[in-house]
Amino acid sequence: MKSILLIVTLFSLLHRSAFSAEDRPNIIFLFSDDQTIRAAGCYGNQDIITPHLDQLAKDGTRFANHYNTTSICMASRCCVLTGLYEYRHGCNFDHGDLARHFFEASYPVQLRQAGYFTGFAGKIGFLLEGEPFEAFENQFDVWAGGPGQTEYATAKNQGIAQYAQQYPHCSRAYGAWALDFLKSAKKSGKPFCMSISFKAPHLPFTPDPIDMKLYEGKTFTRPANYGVENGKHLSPQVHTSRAASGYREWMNDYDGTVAKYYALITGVDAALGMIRDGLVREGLSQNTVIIFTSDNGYNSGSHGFGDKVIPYEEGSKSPLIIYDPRLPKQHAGQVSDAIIANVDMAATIFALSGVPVPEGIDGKNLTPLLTKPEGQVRDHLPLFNFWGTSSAQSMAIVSPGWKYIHWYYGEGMKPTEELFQLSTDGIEMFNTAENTPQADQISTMRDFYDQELAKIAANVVSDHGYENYPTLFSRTIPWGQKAPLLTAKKAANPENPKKKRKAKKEE
Ligand SMILES: [Ca+2]
Repeated sequence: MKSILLIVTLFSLLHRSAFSAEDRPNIIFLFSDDQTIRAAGCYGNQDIITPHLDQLAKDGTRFANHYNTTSICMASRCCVLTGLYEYRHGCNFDHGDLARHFFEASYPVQLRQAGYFTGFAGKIGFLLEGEPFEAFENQFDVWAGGPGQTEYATAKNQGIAQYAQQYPHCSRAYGAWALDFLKSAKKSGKPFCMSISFKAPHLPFTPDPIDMKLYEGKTFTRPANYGVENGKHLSPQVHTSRAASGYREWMNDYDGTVAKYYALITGVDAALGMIRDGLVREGLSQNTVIIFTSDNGYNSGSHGFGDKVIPYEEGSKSPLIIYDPRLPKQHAGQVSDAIIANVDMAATIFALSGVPVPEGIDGKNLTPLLTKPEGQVRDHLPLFNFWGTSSAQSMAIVSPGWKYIHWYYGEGMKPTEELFQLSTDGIEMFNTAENTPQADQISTMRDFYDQELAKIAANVVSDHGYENYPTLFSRTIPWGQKAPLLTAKKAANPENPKKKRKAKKEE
């Protein structure tokens, strides 16, 4: 009997040491919507007002090469949650919703199972296959998510409507929700994982008047590659994209548009400030890791483009700051140039929480970079666009200092290769694909590209409309063999019930 008691006691001690709240950090994941990397003071922007993001970067590690492997809301959100590339989770506009088993393996669900107190507020941005939006509600301890794009008016979002009187604009209302969440989390006695997906700065640009006052009537520095003149050297394919044809406000009224866009980000920044103050008040600041990023970049007039989606730097890169207060102060204010991505968020959160990183996911654990920012977690990264007009879809490869893009489409135009030396041409003004001195580099990038293409063929999720991409994106299969696949796809789509449910128009 004594020995049984001893075993039980030992087991209970071991169990406590493995799972006790004090051993595991709390995790806050803050996610803005459509924030390009340039749109934060700590990323060198002198015009935007983001004191709390700047402080977070001073306290933690700022990442200078954070890419969204699919740079559009719905797909990117699933990349973040699952750690998988889009062609593996299958969730994007025109492709389908997320299968439940992928969601079950996602970090919020897994952390909750491992004893974390979890909460979510804001735009989740996708649905589970065959399930109503309400299916998310019981997946979290505290749920304040909203359907579709959610609303800027606090009162119109069920989950945060109670804060509408004090904070009529949703960004600060999410801050207020977070403060209440921190209290509930503390009461639970468990470590917590709180995710907030802000609506800002997504269209329709509707900032909080408090923030708009800071920017009204100002003029702003244009990106160095601003305007259509600076896009003429780019592929004919990209000029067929939505980014080239719409969103003309970035060209027609740059200052007026930027004022609203920056004001929206300043509102998110204010919510971050509220949350950090709340952590101090609740005595949680020393054991709470804060991750701040966005689901895609924004072209904001660079090369004459609006919108996101396309693989150039402004559209695909977002800020990423990670602050782990448990690390020695010598690591504060570091900058990492590592090539990293939205798919790395899940692996990083798993690693922080002590939950094993699922085998075979595409994302990497970024925590080693928090103490060794000069490191790399991969030698190359693929960027995809499987959405929108076929002629503007593409796959790209980023490696340290370089980007290679292959535009496969060949109807009335030639398939195009682009090679940018990012280390000297960070604004992608010189396509060096045909320059002799770069022959070795383009050969390396083509090898990476072919490796990633082979991975699509081997791992593609079935029944979500990705089956043709190993052929379409091939560098060697002639256009004549690709064109019939697009015609067949067009003919098949009207009868595709999956597509009907998913074909929501992105704003
Ligand atoms: Ca977005």
